[in-house]
Amino acid sequence: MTELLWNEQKCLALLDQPFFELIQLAYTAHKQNFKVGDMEFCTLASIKTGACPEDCAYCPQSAHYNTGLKKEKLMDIASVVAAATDAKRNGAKRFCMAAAWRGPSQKDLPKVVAMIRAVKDLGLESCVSLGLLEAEDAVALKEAGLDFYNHNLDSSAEFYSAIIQTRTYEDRLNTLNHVMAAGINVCCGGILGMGESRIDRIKMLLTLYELPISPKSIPINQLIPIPGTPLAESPPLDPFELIKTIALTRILFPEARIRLSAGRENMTDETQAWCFMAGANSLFIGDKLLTAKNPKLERDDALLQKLNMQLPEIYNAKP
Ligand code: SAM
Ligand code: DTB
Ligand code: SF4
Repeated sequence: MTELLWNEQKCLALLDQPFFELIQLAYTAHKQNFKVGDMEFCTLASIKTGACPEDCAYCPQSAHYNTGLKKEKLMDIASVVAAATDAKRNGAKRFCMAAAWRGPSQKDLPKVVAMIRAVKDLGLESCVSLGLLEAEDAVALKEAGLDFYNHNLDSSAEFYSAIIQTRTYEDRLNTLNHVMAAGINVCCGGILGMGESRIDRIKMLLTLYELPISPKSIPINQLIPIPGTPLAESPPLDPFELIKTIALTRILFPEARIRLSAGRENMTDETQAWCFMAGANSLFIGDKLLTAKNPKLERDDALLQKLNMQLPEIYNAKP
């Protein structure tokens, strides 16, 4: 077996070197693969909200915790088309539909298939995040024209059981294998700031690195502490640890889109700018993530303008 380029020691050594050396390495890798200032814009929709049977300790949608969230049944197709049309008008190139399920039922799958077709008809890229997936369901989604399946590893295999008991890391990896086998692009990343160690973060990235097909899309979420969940009182992550983890992700995955995902509402503009320098080149735009707040378009617009970066098309079109 050929030896993989990256291992735990090498990743630790990267993170332990002077901050600016790490950033320079990441920025060089970034510039070799992407145009400077090129930012990807995606928009999220929660197509089924709350009452999830899983017990993910970070999640406002788990039925195991009382977070005061308003539950909503599966969205109808007209509402999906309206939300996707809005997203497109605001400059998003991909529409990501997530459901608070352990996995889709055979009753709901055809409805999601119809949503994917409708989103594709609008000329948008499609992504769904539906939880655990059987092999044949992945094939059905691929046939509908699905571009990406989002399924996060969220942390290392070792830390996983500290945050989720209702499923295993192996379950997650099986779904990723079904997605890859069906020929759908993988969107897979994790959450930082749940009390995991730096080694856990490295191990998560190395698990991603060892997948047979390198993920094209890697969301890095910062925990949004939600009252009522077991992680409500998690101490905030040091912003430099976030920036360094993004840099490491860029070095390990030079060609992937790295999305600075949940948690931007609690980040300063300066932290976000450092994340972009370290290699983040994708964002969720729109006031809402699934249930939590995301920066308003005006704030993102102002930040990207200050950085002379590529704005969503809507702003480019403004006189
Ligand atoms: N139920 C599906 C699943 O778990 O794969 C899809 C939806 S789930 C909400 C998608 C992702 O949202 C999770 O894997 C996690 O990374 C992220 N997430 C959920 N709650 C979060 C929070 N409070 N802060 C940051 N990220 C969160
Ligand atoms: C991902 O990695 N982040 C998104 C998307 N994939 C589905 C979800 C973020 C959820 C943040 C908490 C909320 O809005 O409920
Ligand atoms: Fe359910 Fe997904 Fe939330 Fe876990 S992260 S509780 S599976 S919606």
